[in-house]
Amino acid sequence: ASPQPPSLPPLVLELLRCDPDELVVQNKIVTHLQQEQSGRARLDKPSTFSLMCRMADQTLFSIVEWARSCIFFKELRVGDQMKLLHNCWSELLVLDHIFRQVQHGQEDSILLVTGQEVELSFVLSQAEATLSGLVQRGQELAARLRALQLDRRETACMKFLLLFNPNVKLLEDQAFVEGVQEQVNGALLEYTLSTYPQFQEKFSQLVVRLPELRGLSTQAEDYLCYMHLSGEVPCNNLLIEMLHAKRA
Ligand code: DR9
Repeated sequence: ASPQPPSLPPLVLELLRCDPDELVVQNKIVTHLQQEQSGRARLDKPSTFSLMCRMADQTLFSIVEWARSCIFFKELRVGDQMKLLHNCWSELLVLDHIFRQVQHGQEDSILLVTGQEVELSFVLSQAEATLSGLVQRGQELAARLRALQLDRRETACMKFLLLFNPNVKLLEDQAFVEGVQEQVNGALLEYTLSTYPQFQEKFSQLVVRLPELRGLSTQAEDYLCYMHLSGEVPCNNLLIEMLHAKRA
């Protein structure tokens, strides 16, 4: 008889249940972008950059929607919810992007949330140095996490570790946020030890990638801020609203 797979820590299952289906999100975003486009004049063709901003914006909407429906997060007051999201929105966007690349498994192309695949060589030839650098750093981090065999359950835990950041200032319920951070850490540790017993360091190897991910998201924010100040980012953009809220 084949060995029984280890039972998953209940909290990991719970966090996984909050995760929306990737195809549902993809459909929603594609439909939204198409509707936005059909509402415009036929000759008013938006730049790739503005399309990519709209796409990232819609991804951010789906992340906010995810957070608001999540276990633990729902129990917080709106003020604390806002503070946590303002702190980590770009980290969650980057993790979303990186995990998509981990699953995509192709080092020389990028898979967008819309399901479109873009050759890395094309991006590097089109994009300015800052963006190229960001995209390449993203590919490197994805490659490292792929080598660690980062899975969907671990990613679900990491999203909570980013969201429930106990270092956020002036929280009404600091203790609750700390408690969630500790519980999720414990569940992730238990999960990696039982599911990958041959790889005892997996937990620490995953957790040490978080500062790198944060660094990448700060650079991405700086890039976005610069593009915004140059007047390149389309208006009515949640990305920009979050950028202002965080830096205010
Ligand atoms: C703030 C946190 C954001 C994190 C977002 C992570 C997800 C972003 C999703 C996709 C990023 C991949 C971009 C692929 C681009 C594919 C096509 C392409 O090469 O287009 C070139 C175009 C022009 O760039 P440019 O800046 O050189 O020229 C600007 C032009 O002059 C303006 O008219 O680049 C783009 O379209 C870039 C899209 C930017 C998306 C906007 C928000 C994301 C902010 C940072 C992206 C960091 C990505 C790194 C991920 C690790």
